[in-house]
Amino acid sequence: MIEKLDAAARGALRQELPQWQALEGRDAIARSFRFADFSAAWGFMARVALLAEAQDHHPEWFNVYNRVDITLTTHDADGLSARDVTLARAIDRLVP
Ligand code: H2B
Repeated sequence: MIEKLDAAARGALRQELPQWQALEGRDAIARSFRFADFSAAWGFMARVALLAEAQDHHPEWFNVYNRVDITLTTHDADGLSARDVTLARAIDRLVP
């Protein structure tokens, strides 16, 4: 079983990844991205998919046209783990 983030790690997460919001009623973080158009959004999703496969850690996401909403949580931990932080950091590096 993968360990959930402890209180200190959750505090650090809010500092380091302020654009990722804690979800109400769920141990998960979410960020919404907007792009110029569908092509740019899909290109971003393709890059995230490659990261996710490399990390064997996969996002929950929703896309419509230029919008991509990503939720990160660790199903194997039933909550947030260091894997979500690692993937969130890598996703943030893809966007200017
Ligand atoms: N992604 C996420 N978000 N949480 C997981 O617990 C998870 C995953 N587990 N991707 C991985 C795949 C697991 O199912 C495989 C077998 O390693």
